[in-house]
Amino acid sequence: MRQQLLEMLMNHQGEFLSGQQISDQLNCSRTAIWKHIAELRKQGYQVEAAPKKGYRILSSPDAVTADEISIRLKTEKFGRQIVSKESVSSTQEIAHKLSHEKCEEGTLVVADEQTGARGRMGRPWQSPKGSGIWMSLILRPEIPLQRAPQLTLLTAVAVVKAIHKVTGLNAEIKWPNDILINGKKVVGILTELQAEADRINSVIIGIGMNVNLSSDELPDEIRGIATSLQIETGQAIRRADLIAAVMKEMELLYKQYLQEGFHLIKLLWESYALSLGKRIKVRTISGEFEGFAKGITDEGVLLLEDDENQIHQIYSADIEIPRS
Ligand code: BTX
Repeated sequence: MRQQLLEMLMNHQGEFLSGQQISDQLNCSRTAIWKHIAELRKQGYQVEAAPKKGYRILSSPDAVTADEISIRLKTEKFGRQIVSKESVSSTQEIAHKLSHEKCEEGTLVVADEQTGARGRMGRPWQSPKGSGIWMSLILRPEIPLQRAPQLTLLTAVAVVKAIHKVTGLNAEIKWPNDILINGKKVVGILTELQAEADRINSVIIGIGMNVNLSSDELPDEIRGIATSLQIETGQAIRRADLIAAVMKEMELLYKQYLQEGFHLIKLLWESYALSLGKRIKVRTISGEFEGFAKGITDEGVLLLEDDENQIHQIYSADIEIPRS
C-alpha cells in the first residue's frame, strides 16, 4: 500500500493529490493514508500536506530502500523481492542464507553500509555508508558448474551498460571482474556459488559500486586506485535509478544467455574489455608472468600468449596493464 501511495505521488510530482483521490484509488481510509505519509517522512521524503488541496511530494531521499528501488524497476523477476538493510556485515552473507531458505530467483539484498564486505580471495571491500551500491542478487540458472564464471562477465557487461544509460560515462572492463573509469576501479563483482556435486543450487552475485563518494570520502586504503561515479561526472547520482538500471540490463542479458548461450555476452564483453590485445602482467597463485591478452574462451577463461608464443588459459588471477 505504501509503495502504491509513493508511486501515485511520484507520478504526479509537483501536483497535489487530494485525500479523496488517494483513498478512492487505493481503496483505503484517510487515516491509513496519513499513517503511510508519516512513515514516508520518517524515511526522508518531504511531503507537503495542504488543507483542501491534499498531498504532494517535494523531494525524495537518495535511499536504497525497497520502496525507492521498486517504484523504478522495469523487470519481471530481478529485484522483485528486495531485502534492504541500513547496515550489515556483508550482503553476500544474507543472500547465502536466503538462498538456503529457498528464496525466489531474482531476490536482491541491498545495504546502505557494509562493515565486513569481501572481495575475491577474502580481500576486504570498502563500503562506506550512504554513498555506494552494495548489493547481492540470487540466481538459480540450470547450467553446468563450469559455466558459472560466465555470469561474472554477464554482470560486468550489464553494469557497464547501466552506468552508460544513467550517467553517460563509458566504463571499461578489466578481466575478470573489475570495472574501471579512467583507469580507476569504480565497481567490483564477486560471484559465489552454492552447489552440490556438479549441480548449481544458486549463484550469488555481489556488486559493489562507488556512486556518490567525493575524492575526500574515498577510504584511505583505496584512494590511489579507486574512483566514483560522482567524481567522474561531477554530479550526484540517485542510487535507486542505477540499481533499477542494473537489474533491467542483467535480466535482459540473463534471459538471452539462457536461451541462446554465451555468444552475445562474449562479443559485448570483448567490446568493453580494456586488456584485450595488450601486453599484460598476470598474478596467479602459482606465480607472475607476462604476455599478450588474446581473448576469452567460451567459458570466460582468459587466453594469454607468452613470449614463446605459447597460449595459457588463465582461470583466476589479477591482471595489471603496464602503462605504455
Ligand atoms: P576484488 O578482490 O577484485 O577487489 C578487492 C580489492 O579492491 C581490494 O583489495 C582493494 O584493493 C580494492 N577495493 C576495496 N574496496 C574498494 C572500493 N570500494 N572501490 C574500489 N576498490 C576497492 C571485488 O573483489 C569484488 C567486490 C564485491 C563487493 C560486493 S559489495 C556487495 C557484496 N557484498 C560483499 O561482501 N561483497 C560484494
